[in-house]
Amino acid sequence: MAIETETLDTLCINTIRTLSIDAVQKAKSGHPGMPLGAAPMAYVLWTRHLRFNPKNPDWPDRDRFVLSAGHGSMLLYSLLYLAGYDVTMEDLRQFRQWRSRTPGHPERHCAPGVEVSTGPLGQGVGNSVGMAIAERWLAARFNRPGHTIVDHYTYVIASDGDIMEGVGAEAASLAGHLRLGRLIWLYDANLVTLSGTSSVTYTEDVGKRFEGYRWHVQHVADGNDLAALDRAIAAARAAEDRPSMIIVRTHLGYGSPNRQDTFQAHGEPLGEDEVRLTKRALGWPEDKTFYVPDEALRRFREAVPRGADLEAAWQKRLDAYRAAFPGEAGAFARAFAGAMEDGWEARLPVFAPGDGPLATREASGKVMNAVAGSVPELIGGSADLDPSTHTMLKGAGDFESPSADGAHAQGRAGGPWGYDGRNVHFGVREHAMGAAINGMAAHGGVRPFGATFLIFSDYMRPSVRLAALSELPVIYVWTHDSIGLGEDGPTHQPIEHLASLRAIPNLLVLRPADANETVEAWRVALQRREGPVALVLSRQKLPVFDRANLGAASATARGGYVLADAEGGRPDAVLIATGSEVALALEARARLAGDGIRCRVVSLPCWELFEAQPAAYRESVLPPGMRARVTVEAASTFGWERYAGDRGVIIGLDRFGASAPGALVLKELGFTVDRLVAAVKTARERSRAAEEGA
Ligand SMILES: Cc1ncc(C[n+]2csc(CCOP(=O)(O)OP(=O)(O)O)c2C)c(N)n1
Ligand SMILES: [Mg+2]
Repeated sequence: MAIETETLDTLCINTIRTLSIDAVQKAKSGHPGMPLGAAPMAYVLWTRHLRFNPKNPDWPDRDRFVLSAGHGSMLLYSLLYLAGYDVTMEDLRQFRQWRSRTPGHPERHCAPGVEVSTGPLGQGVGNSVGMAIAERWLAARFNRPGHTIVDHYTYVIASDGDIMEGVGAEAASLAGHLRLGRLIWLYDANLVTLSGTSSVTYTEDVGKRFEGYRWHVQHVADGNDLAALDRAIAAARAAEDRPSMIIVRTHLGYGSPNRQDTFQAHGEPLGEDEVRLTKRALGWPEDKTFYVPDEALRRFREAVPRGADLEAAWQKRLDAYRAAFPGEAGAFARAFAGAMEDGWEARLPVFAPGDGPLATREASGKVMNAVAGSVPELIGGSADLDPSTHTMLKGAGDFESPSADGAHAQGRAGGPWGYDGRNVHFGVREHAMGAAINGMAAHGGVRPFGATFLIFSDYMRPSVRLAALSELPVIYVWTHDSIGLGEDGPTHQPIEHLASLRAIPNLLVLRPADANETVEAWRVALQRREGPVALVLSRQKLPVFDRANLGAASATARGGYVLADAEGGRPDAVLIATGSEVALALEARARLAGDGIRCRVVSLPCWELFEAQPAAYRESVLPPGMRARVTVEAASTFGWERYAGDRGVIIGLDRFGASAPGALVLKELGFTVDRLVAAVKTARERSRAAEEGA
């Protein structure tokens, strides 16, 4: 039989290939072509370079591996099983089935060893840049002469689609600028995509493009040439001053006599007959499915003792480090555990009415700078908007290559210039920023944030969604949150953004009403581990509420609370508002009191947190019987029915904004006390009429 003439390497590679096509065939769904073509590079990487411990997938100093071409998930699952992770043959047989650990595309934590969720092309390569940033930063923060405890690489397998996507280009540009030498992309250049050959869409010189990004670029002409792959990866590792791109010419569906190099091999099972023909061509027993030759498994499972040794050697280094630097070792362990330093909350500021008026973006900047010292793992930055988003951590350094010249740079944060800087200047690259901070969070040891205008959350949306899906604790600081930003006009004024962000499961969207709610919003954000938090902040100044006579801002954590109750009896109406419109609601309440109408004002900074409260609490804030309701938010009305009810009035904006001074735009588009007062009267009449009719 042909097997006997194969080398062990080929046997192993064909084990990956046939496991992958068998699983796709069994599921009658999936992507066989990619694993067939990319198996050799994956094999060389996983058996000769990648440092990991299959028995401890959380080992902090492991190399990170990202399968950016997530549709090739069976490649990853095959590797995880073969290398000895807690992934079983049964898991492979359950590929793409209900509740299996081997879903269609890799989902972070679906199985040990899956670092990030991939599938939306370009996101994985973007994540990898964040992982490489986190590695360099942690190395700079924790390593000491003679004591290296952070020392690993980030490897990626990327497909044509990953390299075509814009987010990949932004991420590559950023990585090149930052000279992230421990980042290595293996590009599975089969020049076929989902619907055709690349000749119909994509004919640029990718190598030249990446050279332009200042990457180290290599070509491997034959994706089955193991020696060449090995040499290229070794050379990439040696190139410490630049990220590395290895362009590997492969063949989609390699070995399939009738499907190789066709786009049909991308995303359709080969079919029973073609699976047999492919096995025959690969010299594989045709009748066996999910067949793993013993000698192949033995070779792969060498990863288990190797991984144990690698981690043990690291553990020794960590022990020596702990003996020499107990404080740092404690901080390292704490950062990877995702725990906060004791007493960090004591640094949170409290604002007084006399501090105002203050835009919530300014308050946010003050909070960030106040806690930066006691939340040392908080790192991040904006997409070229620091002066506007107020997200610079002053004096905390600029995350830049230490060999880059910072002498004449403008826009520095002050403090160190190098990989120990905490301010990551993402440049005008929102897409890459979103993907990179996901990678930073997935890497562990850091608490990343990313900032831009709320309008440009659209440019981050795919990664926001993935952060929520993957339960990554990233923090978004999105400022200029409404038409109140004024003169920049409708291209910059968010309308539908709040509604659309609230529609993303597991994303907390907080729109604080004043400086103290902003403090509390940050407290929520820093404490949350289960997913992302968006802080939505005003450009314009807002009063700091006098809490002596109002509900405490600490109730922000409950999502909504009674800020001001009706005086002298049961409320005649409820005004529900978020962010900058809360102050307007308070004014309307005062005016209505003069007309003998008693109003409650509910501040509702976070729908998701409010909905998570016990019914008794929610009903205490918004009693079901209290049906004369007015909601107000300078944004799309979409979704507000749930709080307004069928007798309420919704004040919002279902048109685009306008370019003019912010206060005028707000007034012209109906955010006035007069309108609120009138709306309360309307809601009361409706409510009364309905009661009489009942
Ligand atoms: C952002 C995004 N757009 C579209 C798709 C749908 N899609 C999945 S794979 C693919 C392209 C496949 O070509 P390539 O990246 O070269 O992968 P290969 O077929 O070579 O494995 C497309 C368009 C996707 N997953 N993500
Ligand atoms: Mg391709």
